[in-house]
Amino acid sequence: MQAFDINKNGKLELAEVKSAAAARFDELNPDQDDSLDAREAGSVLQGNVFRRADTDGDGTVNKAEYLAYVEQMFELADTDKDGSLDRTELDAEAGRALLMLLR
Ligand SMILES: [Ca+2]
Ligand SMILES: [Ca+2]
Ligand SMILES: [Ca+2]
Ligand SMILES: [Ca+2]
Repeated sequence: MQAFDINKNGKLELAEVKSAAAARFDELNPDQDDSLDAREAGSVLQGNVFRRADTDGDGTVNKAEYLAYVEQMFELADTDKDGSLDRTELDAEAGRALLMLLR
């Protein structure tokens, strides 16, 4: 998580999580067409998770959908609702699921 913690305060804020997620998205999307099909999303978004992230149901996940999904997972992981994720929150199930979406 150190790599994502840009302001080095030992916690992840939403802005940090989103910039890491945007970088991950670009990495998963080598054809640069602004969307991930199920194959590109591969191990990161599988099955139900892919369908949940694909909010407009067009069979691909674009960057806005990816970041919106990441934001949802952030809210879920931030159990004390202080706007940042500490080590304990990141080690919980929702936190680990969120980290999978980042680079
Ligand atoms: Ca931070
Ligand atoms: Ca693509
Ligand atoms: Ca979509
Ligand atoms: Ca928190």
